[in-house]
Amino acid sequence: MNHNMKVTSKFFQFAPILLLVLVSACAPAATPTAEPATEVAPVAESTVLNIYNWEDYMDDTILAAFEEEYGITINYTTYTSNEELIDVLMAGPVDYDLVVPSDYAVEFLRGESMFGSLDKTNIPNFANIAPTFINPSYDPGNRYCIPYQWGTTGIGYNIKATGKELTSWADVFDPAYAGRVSFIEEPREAFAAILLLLGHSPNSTNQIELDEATAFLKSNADHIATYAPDTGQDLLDAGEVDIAHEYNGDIFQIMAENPDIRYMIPSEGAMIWSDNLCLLASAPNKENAEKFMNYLLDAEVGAALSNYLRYASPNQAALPFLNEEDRNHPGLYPPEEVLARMFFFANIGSASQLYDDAWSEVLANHGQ
Ligand code: SPD
Repeated sequence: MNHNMKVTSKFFQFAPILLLVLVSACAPAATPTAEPATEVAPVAESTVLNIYNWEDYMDDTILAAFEEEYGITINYTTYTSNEELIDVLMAGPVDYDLVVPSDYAVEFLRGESMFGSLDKTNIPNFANIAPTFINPSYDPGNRYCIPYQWGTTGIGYNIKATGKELTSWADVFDPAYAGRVSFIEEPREAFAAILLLLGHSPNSTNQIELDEATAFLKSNADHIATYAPDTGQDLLDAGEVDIAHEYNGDIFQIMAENPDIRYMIPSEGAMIWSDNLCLLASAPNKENAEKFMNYLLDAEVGAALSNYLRYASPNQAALPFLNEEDRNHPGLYPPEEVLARMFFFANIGSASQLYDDAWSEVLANHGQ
């Protein structure tokens, strides 16, 4: 699957794909030595695992169950965007073992040699992954990462406040909702939405189109109450905004308690993504990281994670254990006609500087 392309129906064809992992071990032959053998102190087995993940993206009971089963203590910290993760890793050094970048961010970090190779013999549950997520373009051979969750970025809204169903990005910018809208504080996400609204590619690297999107956001500064760092769902739930540009699972999490909340994928198009659990090259606790990966890929643990997070699972063996309602919900597992208008983020390389510059302009204009 080319994750930089528009989504086609193939995304959900879990047709079997054979993954061939060739591991060549070329250990040099032992050289005889006249030196007396010295006693080597046994290396103490690590009992720690350091995970750096998105906010609201883990079930604490799963962490606790893993800690108890393996006698490993998990240090868990969070971030709010791919850009934040990338900045932290590039600034280095870090002592994290596992991080959770989205597809295009995996490709970027792979290019920066940030990841360490997985030993698949330590991850037998790798066989549970749905074929669609095997050998992705951003991580050929799943060398460094396993899929974590996947989802879409759309609009959560409170129907009591909007007074009607919303179906498009244009609806979001109806003057009636001025000052009642939050946008995700992530440049690629925010610009993708506006580029789609303006009829451009959400992965555009065309300066004129980006200028147009920047001008749109600046001229709608009063319409957007705030750019929220992965917290739009909280603002929506608290009634601080009526419309939130957000990740689907985060909106579904608040829907459970608030019957007035809806989620929609705009008619002009929207973004789809897969997040991945990746091993860092500098991971101090590689074996524990692989144990955790294997644990999450268990059918029932994988289902428990998605049932809790309300995101879609890339674990084929987990499907029978997923909540029936979620498995059949078009907002979580969109039908083909909706997938047809969804796009993956492309790794745009050095053109990301165009987005960074435009983003600084938008935030400064917004006083953020
Ligand atoms: N609160 C967890 C949100 C995870 C979203 N990850 C995907 C981001 C794609 N830009």
